[in-house]
Amino acid sequence: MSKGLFITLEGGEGAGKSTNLAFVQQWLQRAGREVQVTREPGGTELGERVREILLHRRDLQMSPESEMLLMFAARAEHIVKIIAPALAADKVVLCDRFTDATYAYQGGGRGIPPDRIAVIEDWVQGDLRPDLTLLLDVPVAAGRQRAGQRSEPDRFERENNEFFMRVRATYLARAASEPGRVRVIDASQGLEKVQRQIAMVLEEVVRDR
Ligand code: Z5A
Repeated sequence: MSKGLFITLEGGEGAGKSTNLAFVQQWLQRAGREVQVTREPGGTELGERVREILLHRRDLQMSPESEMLLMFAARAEHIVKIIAPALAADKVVLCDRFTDATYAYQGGGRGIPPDRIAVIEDWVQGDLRPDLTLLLDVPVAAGRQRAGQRSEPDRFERENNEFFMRVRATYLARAASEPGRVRVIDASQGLEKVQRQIAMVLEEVVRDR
């Protein structure tokens, strides 16, 4: 399926994914690549509706299992409609969050065992996995302080520090177990230094692919 390149951006709250997405997109375009930017949950009409439920329907009670399956329902649609066609057309798919976030939030955060997530991952994705994941890592307190400027916290932003510490630990454990794919960027530094680290990884991994 994947003639193209699949790059994901991950990180905890306020790590700077949105801020750095445009930088990565511009770098890729300057390198002559056609880029499909997208996000999860979301990316399709169905996915954006599911995102609305997952993030903003704070009145709805939801079990961790339902939350995880909704993430994968949105993902299944996203793969069929957006990701797979773009990769088949030799584009770079640049996705703001993907399945590492499910392991981090529904696994680490909510306590769903990773082997249970892996079963659904295999079923929904087949052998589709990101070629490169940029994990923007920032200590929880610093990230939350950055993100805290926003007015109305979503369903996840209302969780406590312990939840976000488990999320961060899960992300870092995944990076340690897949160091070739998941590249940790020290996102606690100033933006210029963060983007220098990102550019170095892109130069190493993407330039000749
Ligand atoms: N979720 C899940 O649970 N399971 C899944 O499978 C998936 C997702 C796919 C939505 O994600 C939620 O979905 C997410 C996990 C869950 N919930 N949480 N938390 P999202 O990515 O749409 O939302 P987000 O994580 O809340 O993104 P964010 O808080 O917007 O983070 P960000 O994009 O990484 O941060 P930012 O907006 O780029 O930056 C935040 C502020 O910091 C901003 O003012 C910047 O100017 C500033 N900033 C950024 N970088 C720097 C540096 N280097 N120095 C100083 N200031 C900086």
